[in-house]
Amino acid sequence: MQQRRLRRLVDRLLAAGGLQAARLVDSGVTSGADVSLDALDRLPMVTKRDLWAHYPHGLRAARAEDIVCVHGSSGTGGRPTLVPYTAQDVDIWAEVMARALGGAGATRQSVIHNAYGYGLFTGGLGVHHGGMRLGATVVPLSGGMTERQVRMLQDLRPDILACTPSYAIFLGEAMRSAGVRPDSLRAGVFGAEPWTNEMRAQIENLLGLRALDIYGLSEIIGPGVACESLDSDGMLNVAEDHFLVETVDRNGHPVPDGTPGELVFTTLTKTGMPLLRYRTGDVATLAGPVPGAPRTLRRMSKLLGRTDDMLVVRGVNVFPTEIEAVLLADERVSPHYLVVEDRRDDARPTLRVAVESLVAESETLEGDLTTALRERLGIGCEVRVLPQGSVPRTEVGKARRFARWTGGEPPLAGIG
Ligand code: DLL
Repeated sequence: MQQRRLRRLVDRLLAAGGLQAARLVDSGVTSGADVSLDALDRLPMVTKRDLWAHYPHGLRAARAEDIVCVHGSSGTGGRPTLVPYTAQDVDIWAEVMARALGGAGATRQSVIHNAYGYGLFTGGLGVHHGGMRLGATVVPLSGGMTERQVRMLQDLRPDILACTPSYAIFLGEAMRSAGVRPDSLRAGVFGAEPWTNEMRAQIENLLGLRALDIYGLSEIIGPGVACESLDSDGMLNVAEDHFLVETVDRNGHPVPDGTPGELVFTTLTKTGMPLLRYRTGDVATLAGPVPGAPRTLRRMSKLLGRTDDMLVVRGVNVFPTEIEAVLLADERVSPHYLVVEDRRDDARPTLRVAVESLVAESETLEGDLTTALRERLGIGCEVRVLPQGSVPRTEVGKARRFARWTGGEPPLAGIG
């Protein structure tokens, strides 16, 4: 099926003309019949830069009148990326999202508290389409107005929570201080930003639910590209009947299953802005389906990081998520932290880490965390334990847990 869909995709791209068609022709492909799954790595790739170069309509392959909506991301570190969808694309999105929610245990009886932002961002409407397709009841809270969210959690007793992992923490803390027990919640699908298993433990503890990871990106469709299910053992099932996945090294050469590589997706069925071999910049490992398991899809690990957020500090490579894992493994550390790459003096880059302590006595904490980071990651860091509430919380949008400091005021008071 993937092969058939890949060939049809190539035919669609060639017929649409433009950048991807030109690259296909340059690589000797003049028809879908020329390509096959086992020679995928001979096909050209596309990158975010290509999308920027074609702003605002992106690499649209459908007629303007067939586009029914546009989504995108504001794009940290670059221009916004806009993605046009046909009605068929929205239909695929609803299907993969319904599947993701179903895998988290949602049914027609479910009430889904959806606190992903509604708007250009794909989180809110993605969960909305999927929940409706499943026949569940979606409560479209969007982000922010936390007091009202706590009220809805209490009054409507949702069993499924959908939001960013950082907002899950924020909501959980708000419920706790309002004296509301989150006893209706059974599972949550959390994504759109990096988070670790250590963060998962904190969310599960705070909200009393199963915290599952959901992954996606606007360019490919939004959330629903891959999602953990109750039975997937920490791996994310890739919706690979619609999104063919590969991992590649820095030079774009395929890496084997189990080896970290950059995720590359091909949208097999999309028509608005289909992409052949899109380099995501996201790093993960891939694995085959578990033999004998009911699910037959390939799986990906939690994201390890992004190719562009890998820190190289005095020759040591680390992703910010590895730092999170070390910090949150210590029970005294609250889930609000900030990692700062201090590059004011390029010859002497320094990693600074701001945390908040959950316990009154925090004197030994700085030293303990410094030692743990050095032992586990091989890097020396300047750790600062700041008073509760010093690290900014994120009520709307994606949490910012990592910053570069190249000059001027520090990104966070007290960190320098
Ligand atoms: O964040 C889509 C989404 C919405 C996914 C809701 C999950 C839930 P963008 O705004 O285009 O789309 O940002 C995509 O966010 O390339 C990753 O770097 C990051 N990201 C998304 N999901 C995860 C995740 C949405 N589960 C970019 N873990 C991607 C870590 C994630 N990073």
